Amino acid sequence: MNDEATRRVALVFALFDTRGHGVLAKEDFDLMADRVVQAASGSDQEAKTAMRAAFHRYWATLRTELDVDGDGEITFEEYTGCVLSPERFDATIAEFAGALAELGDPDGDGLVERPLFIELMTAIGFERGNIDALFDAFGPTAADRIAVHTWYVGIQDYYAPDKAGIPGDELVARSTV
Ligand SMILES: [Ca+2]
Ligand SMILES: [Ca+2]
Repeated sequence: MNDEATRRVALVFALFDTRGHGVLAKEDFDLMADRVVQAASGSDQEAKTAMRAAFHRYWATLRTELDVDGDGEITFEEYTGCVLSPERFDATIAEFAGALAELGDPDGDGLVERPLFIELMTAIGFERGNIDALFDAFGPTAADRIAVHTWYVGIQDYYAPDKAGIPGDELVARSTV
């Protein structure tokens, strides 16, 4: 695993550790889902429900695949096991990416405006400077919008443990994690 990927695994773990306990548990995912849905004030109920379901599935997949000692929590050491079989997370991450990107486009025109992108990414736990750098890396239009599909692909690349040289590395390079 290269350095960027290693750091990204550590950053994703830190993002999911919503309560800052140093381990991942169901409560972390419930809390993040609450924050993200709250940030998506312009979205309809169906899109919000899909986001909650995606967070629920994410946790269920991590618990099934990575909770080696079966205590209902995932330590960082357990979490790093995700790099051994990244394909087991593909479908879960794709659903998560689809639900999140959908929240970025409540008016359904296929474009995500920067202010909403910032709201949602802040709810996930990213820092403001990193968020703007990532939005810029996605190549916004003159009206400062990015395609939903671009973000959808970017989310999948970011959460996949085995990718490198991606726009999401903007989030690693400037992070203190
Ligand atoms: Ca465990
Ligand atoms: Ca839109």
